[in-house]
Amino acid sequence: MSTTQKKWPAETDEAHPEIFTVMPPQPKEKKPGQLPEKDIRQFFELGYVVVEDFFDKKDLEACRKAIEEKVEQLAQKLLKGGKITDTYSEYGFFERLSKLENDFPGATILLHKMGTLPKAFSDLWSNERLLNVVEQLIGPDIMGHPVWNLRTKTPQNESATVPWHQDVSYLDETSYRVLQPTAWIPLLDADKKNGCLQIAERGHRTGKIARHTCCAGNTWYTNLAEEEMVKTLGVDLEKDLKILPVRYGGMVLFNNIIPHRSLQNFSDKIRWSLDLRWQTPFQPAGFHGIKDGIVFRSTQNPNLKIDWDTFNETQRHTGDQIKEEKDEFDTIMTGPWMLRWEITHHNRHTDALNKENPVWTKA
Ligand SMILES: O=C(O)CCC(=O)C(=O)O
Repeated sequence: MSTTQKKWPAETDEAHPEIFTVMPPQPKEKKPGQLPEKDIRQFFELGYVVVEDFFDKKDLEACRKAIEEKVEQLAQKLLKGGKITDTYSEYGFFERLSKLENDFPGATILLHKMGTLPKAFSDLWSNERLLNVVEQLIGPDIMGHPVWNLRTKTPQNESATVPWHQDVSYLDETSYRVLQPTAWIPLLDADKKNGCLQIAERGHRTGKIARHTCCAGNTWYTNLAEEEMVKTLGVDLEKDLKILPVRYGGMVLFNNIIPHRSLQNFSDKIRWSLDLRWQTPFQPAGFHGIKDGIVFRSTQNPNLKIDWDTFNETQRHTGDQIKEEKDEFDTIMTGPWMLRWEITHHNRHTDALNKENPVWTKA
């Protein structure tokens, strides 16, 4: 595509394959948690690696507990607001939110939108062994990327089934030349039945950002058509699409331009997961000026104290101060990516975008 044909703000002719495909020099002496070189090589060659049995279960249990507390808070809020009559407190981690979603459709979205980062999540995100692995991917200076997600994938729920995309489709063009590895961390055994990830292996090798559209179905998600994956990213749909089951305790690491999606949850349990990201602090995060990243490791300042207070002051979806809660039952999601790709499908989320004056347009 030539510059003159460029149509949507997110489209670019730029491509920097080396950023995503060239493995940096590996440490001579391994730090705790660090992966064998062959795994790191796979991350750069195929665009992802599945790492089994990585986490200490107590760290994941702490995340489960924090989520249970969030679900309890949400249930109480819905009850107080007259939105539900039963809080389903007798149901557990894998069922309760589905019950709330049945009675108040969009409960899962409210939880997904939740702005505050529970301590258990921040502990996991800045976990020493995990950062040692991230160092193998991006070097010793490490910043947490402002986009983190708790996926509330209740069974058969369209809003939690994320279609094909490159993660950069949600960011601005300054992120196109920055390696931003993601750890996708399931909070149960994730498999094809409950909607694990699927990835287009080697789909990052051209370094290109393909044309996405917005918004898939009744969601706020960008969408990358399979024909576009073939045409622009050279994906072979017969050979390259890999389903990535991963057991509780493991994770999938992938880069920010590899096409991936999550499958539908056909099980009867909620498929909970977290996705956390990192990058170098010396490049922009590309989050439309909404929120900055958080520095975890600095070679200049080895005794750096992680500044969670500043990070937690700002809402990640809107850039507002966390205190300023707007409509607490608003299940609409809008975001700057909707202004950057062609909107080929309208729904209540895109309709809301036209009505409001989004905070990020101020920048
Ligand atoms: O967990 C999911 O369902 C989708 C995750 C995803 O697409 C991502 O982390 O970029």
